[in-house]
Amino acid sequence: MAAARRSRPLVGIVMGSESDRATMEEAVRVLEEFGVPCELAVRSAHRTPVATARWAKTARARGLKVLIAGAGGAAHLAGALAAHSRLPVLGVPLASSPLGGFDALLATVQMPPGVPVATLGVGSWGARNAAFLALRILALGDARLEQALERRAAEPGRAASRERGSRGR
Ligand code: C2R
Repeated sequence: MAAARRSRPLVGIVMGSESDRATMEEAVRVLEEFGVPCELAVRSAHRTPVATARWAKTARARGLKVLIAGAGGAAHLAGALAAHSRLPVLGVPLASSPLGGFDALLATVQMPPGVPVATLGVGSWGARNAAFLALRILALGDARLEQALERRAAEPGRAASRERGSRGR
């Protein structure tokens, strides 16, 4: 269902650890379905703070329009991106710690006013919805992408069977 194949990444996806990759690749798959290229990187606000700030500060110049951050535990990654970039930041709390993602949800969702992070659900549901939300943001300025989203929404059987397969981890 490619809206328009592009080569330059429009969405930047960053995850706190290699161990988050399988979940965040769910977001990549959604974007690929619509022909929207993305960057996928590992950065940590805790472990690699300088590299994280650099990634965020240079995101707009690299052509990115929307940033997605997936992190588990004390998840400060999305907030760090929002501190260093004025692009929209979508946060995906991941269930990687013994607290099952509730810790990451709380760490991501309650940002101080003026530094927004649009926080999605926990785990793969959140990762996929972050990609869908990014597509909706991009579609504000892209009629072909908007049409592609409308076409997908008009296929409830296909969408329902696809979403049913996952428990959201
Ligand atoms: P490891 O598996 O590498 O020990 O990471 C990652 O997102 C991961 O889910 C465990 C978890 O730590 C998270 N992490 C963060 C941040 N950096 C890593 N929450 C951050 O900057 O917020």
